[in-house]
Amino acid sequence: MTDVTRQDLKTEQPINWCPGCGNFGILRALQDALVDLKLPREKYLVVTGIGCHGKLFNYINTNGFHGIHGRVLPFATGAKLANHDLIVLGFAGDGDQYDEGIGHFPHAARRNIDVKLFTHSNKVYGLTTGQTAPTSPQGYKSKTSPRGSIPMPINPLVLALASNASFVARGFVGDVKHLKELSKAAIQHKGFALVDILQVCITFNRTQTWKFYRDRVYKLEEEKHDPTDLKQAIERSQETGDRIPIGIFYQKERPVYRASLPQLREQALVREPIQPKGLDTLLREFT
Ligand SMILES: Cc1ncc(C[n+]2csc(CCOP(=O)(O)OP(=O)(O)O)c2C)c(N)n1
Ligand SMILES: [Mg+2]
Repeated sequence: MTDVTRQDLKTEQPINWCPGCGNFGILRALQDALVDLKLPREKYLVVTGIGCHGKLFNYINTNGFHGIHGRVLPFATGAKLANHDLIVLGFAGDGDQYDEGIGHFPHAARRNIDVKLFTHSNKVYGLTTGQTAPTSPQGYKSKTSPRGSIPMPINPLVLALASNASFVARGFVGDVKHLKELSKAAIQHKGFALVDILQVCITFNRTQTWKFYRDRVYKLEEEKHDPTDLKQAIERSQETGDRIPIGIFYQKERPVYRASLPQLREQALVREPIQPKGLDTLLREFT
């Protein structure tokens, strides 16, 4: 146990998210969760994608990897398999994860790769100035869909549940305390964990505003939801409209992917001795 303070987790980078951006709530919840968990900050690896959310990499003083667009899960998976002593936390945009990176999502979930994925669902492509995202509701107007978005949106929670994810939750940036608790539960969960976060983009999304969510969000734990019941979880995750649930929809532990890999059972791959002799023999076979 180590006492990590919020100050330890800060960096000297000036934060250049728009004033009022929901990303501040995600950063704060993460800092508070890491302080509460009392683990050395070197234990964590934060992997981010490309977008406004990706700047979080600059603002949190842990190990970090600012990847490329849509590839949070491949980097996070590789890092976890190479060094399973790290707690690997992925932060992806909703465009990043559910458009460019969508192919990686069901596979990480079904394999039960032990990474925690936090998605910044602002329902818009923020950094590139407000195009329609795969999570934008039908009819959503933006410069790329001036007459309203035609397709149905992706529902990240349903997708995760259908992919056998072992932990599925939704948070809201307007309730940082609750988001902190969800973040801690995800980090402590053994296996793949999704925390999809309702994040407000005050500059480009004028529909899903702070008020929009405040008027609709309610907590599952206050309505006797049973997070071990998959059927209930699927039903709740399909609720939209006037009532939007947040909290843990589903949690059921099952063996993580690496537990079935004999070469990773003993110790982390990075701690295995490198045997250049064996490598020489192998290389000679190709000469
Ligand atoms: C392969 C690739 N395609 C497109 C881009 C351009 N691009 C940069 S950020 C971004 C959208 C980011 O939106 P989102 O992932 O929702 O993150 P947000 O900015 O909303 O946090 C796009 C399309 C890119 N950098 N790389
Ligand atoms: Mg976005």
